[in-house]
Amino acid sequence: MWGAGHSLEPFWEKFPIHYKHEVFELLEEYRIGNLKIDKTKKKPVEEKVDFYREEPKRSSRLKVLSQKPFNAESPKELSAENLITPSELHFVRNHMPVPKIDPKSFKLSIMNDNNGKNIELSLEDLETKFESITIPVTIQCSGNKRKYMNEQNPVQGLQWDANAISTALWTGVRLRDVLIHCGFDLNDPRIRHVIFEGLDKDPSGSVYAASIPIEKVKDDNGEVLLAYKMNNQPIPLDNGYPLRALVPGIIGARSVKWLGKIILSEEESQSFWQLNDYKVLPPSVKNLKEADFKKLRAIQESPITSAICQPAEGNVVKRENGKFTAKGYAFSGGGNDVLNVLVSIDNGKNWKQAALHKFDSPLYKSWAWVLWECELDIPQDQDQIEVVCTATDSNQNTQPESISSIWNARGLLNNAWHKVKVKIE
Ligand code: MTE
Ligand code: MO
Repeated sequence: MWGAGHSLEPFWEKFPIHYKHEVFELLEEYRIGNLKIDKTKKKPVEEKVDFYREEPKRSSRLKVLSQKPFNAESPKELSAENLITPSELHFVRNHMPVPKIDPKSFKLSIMNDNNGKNIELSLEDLETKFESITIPVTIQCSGNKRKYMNEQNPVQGLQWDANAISTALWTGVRLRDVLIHCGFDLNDPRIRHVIFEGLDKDPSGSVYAASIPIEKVKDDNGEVLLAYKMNNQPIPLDNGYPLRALVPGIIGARSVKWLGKIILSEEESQSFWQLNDYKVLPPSVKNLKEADFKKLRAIQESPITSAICQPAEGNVVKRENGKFTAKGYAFSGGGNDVLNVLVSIDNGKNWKQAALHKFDSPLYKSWAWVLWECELDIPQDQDQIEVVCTATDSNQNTQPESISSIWNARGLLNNAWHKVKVKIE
């Protein structure tokens, strides 16, 4: 990277405030190529500090999209088989290095921005003073299946396939209980948003942050948790150890990991991720430079979606078997249940209903995906078929057939029919 014919690194050393995610995204647009390092010439200057030098160990089965920051999908075959994703195979979406947090000295601070009221709680306070619950919750990145949107028309962001989604048994205490117990007045009309700040920082010191409306926290069915266990173990380092916000039914971006601070505020979080990132632009905005993020609402609940995990793209099914089984998941945000998954091998002319496998959950509290399975006849006169799936949720919402009406320049919330091409031999 060069500034006016020179390297940009010295600028960053002087002005670390600009060494951040938003700036890289901005600069990405101006990239005209990568410099080739000529090994016969003098050695390139080594990177001074590796901000990522203390990252946790990770399973080699994760499908890695980027190392620094670490971003990886769950193995595809697995999502078709396990209602609960094993912890080490949960997908990971990090924006910055994983922070090191000492659980003994750790304190969560909670503040009311309107009157300055501020309290601190230790992990022990959280684990002993409140009723804890354990519930299955699916976390899905709003960029899940971005790759397919990009194929239609280039979009910006990590090229996720269909497995930036995982489900775990999460244990924690209800944020509402904690706030009430600590004397915060949730009916104060000036409290409109709950801001979560992580302890992960970029080199300039700014932290990951996001917010949700207070209504979600007050809702009897909301179940916003301060979570300290995942699959009955301490949360893995990558997924937010020792404490994370867990906001069921809402895009992953709001479930802030390594939670350090909660702010009750009249304003939503002023973070880049809240104001200028996780928002759905209209299809007419082809370029982020034209985007007027101020006019758009930050995404909260995610729409009904589904995916085929088995067979995978390019897999072979044997003609002589006559039949094959397709498997996958379906998920809807907002606590909606999945009612129905349909599968087709003639692009939706004929549909077969899939069998569903799901958690037993109360109405309005379906926070987890369902897995589906469907046996299909192999057409004897084709060398290839395309398997298509679509789902309906308990609000009777269904998925759009094509990407075109939901295409957006950040490639978010792609819930169009998922399609996988399979060879017949
Ligand atoms: N919280 C912090 N502190 N830092 C982050 O980078 N990424 C968010 C969210 N919470 C993020 C965060 C995003 S975009 C997603 S999709 C989820 O975490 C992913 O959660 P996971 O890594 O446990 O799967
Ligand atoms: Mo995300």
